[in-house]
Amino acid sequence: HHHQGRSVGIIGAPFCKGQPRGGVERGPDVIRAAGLLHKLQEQGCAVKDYGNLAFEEVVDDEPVGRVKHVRAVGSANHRLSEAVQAVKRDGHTSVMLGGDHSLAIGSIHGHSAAVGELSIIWVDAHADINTPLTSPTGNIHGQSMSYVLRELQSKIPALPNFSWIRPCVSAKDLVYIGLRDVDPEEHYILKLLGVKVFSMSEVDQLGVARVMEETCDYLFSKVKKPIHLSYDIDAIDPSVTPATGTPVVGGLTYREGVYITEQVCQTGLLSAVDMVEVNPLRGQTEEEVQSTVSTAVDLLRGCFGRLREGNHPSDYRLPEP
Ligand code: 6HN
Ligand code: MN
Ligand code: MN
Ligand code: MN
Repeated sequence: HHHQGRSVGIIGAPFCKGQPRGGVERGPDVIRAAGLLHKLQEQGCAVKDYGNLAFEEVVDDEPVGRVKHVRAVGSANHRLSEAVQAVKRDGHTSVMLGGDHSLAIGSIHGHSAAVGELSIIWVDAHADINTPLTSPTGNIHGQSMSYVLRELQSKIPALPNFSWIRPCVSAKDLVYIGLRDVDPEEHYILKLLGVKVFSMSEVDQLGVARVMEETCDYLFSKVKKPIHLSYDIDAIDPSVTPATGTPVVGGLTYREGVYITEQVCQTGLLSAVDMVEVNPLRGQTEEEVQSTVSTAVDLLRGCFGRLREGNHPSDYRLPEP
């Protein structure tokens, strides 16, 4: 068996309260059922499945201002942060299967608590950088980055079950890829903080190869920090991944999406991945669900060494006649 040094720790996070649509909590199970573990093992990874987290019921979770399910989201992310820290301390690359994108709060927090300063590559149709006070929907999955960015801390009100969070990411260490549905307030924040953004417009202009080159040049210009890849499946075009809560036309092709993972893998710095917003109840047909889930699996395979040119174990020898 050939592990080639890659060891993966999988955490299932069956959680949906960062947004209003049921079904996304089934993400971890449908992604596993599509053969994720076996496929990663086949390509030479050592895989440990930490199972699904059990999140506590939160009663009387009334909105705080406009923000919905604050207490449930705060407590779930606290638990997730501890789980990611355990996976990192066990020496694995952490894979968090969501669940909605509010889970990036705990995943990034736990990752940073275990390894220190991070580079964040956020692949998404959305920027998820609303503050609790700018959010047009009150859904926390559209606010995740605002809770972990140092530069926004003075704009974040105290919220129940959020006091454990320590801002741990600097705006200069964040790159977005795939944006095409950004709220005006989010656009203001991105410009204010000078965040590096490759929207779909830059993907069109430069091509995905130059986008990845520039992403790496930008992030690694000084020190090479461990990479946290937060991959929202809605970054990919809804013709390929329709089973998701907030699909947006004009997204990444399957090939562009996979290329991003291949390039991130090649840096040798990938330390944690989120794969979020796969919602099997949002597919119109079984085919739509299958296409979404198998794309999520292929993106994860790309993160862990699968090359489209093919792979072979380093100790492979041709059979002698
Ligand atoms: N996601 N910008 C919108 C909001 O509600 O703040 C959409 C967020 C989508 C979040 O896809 O993870
Ligand atoms: Mn083995
Ligand atoms: Mn998102
Ligand atoms: Mn999104």
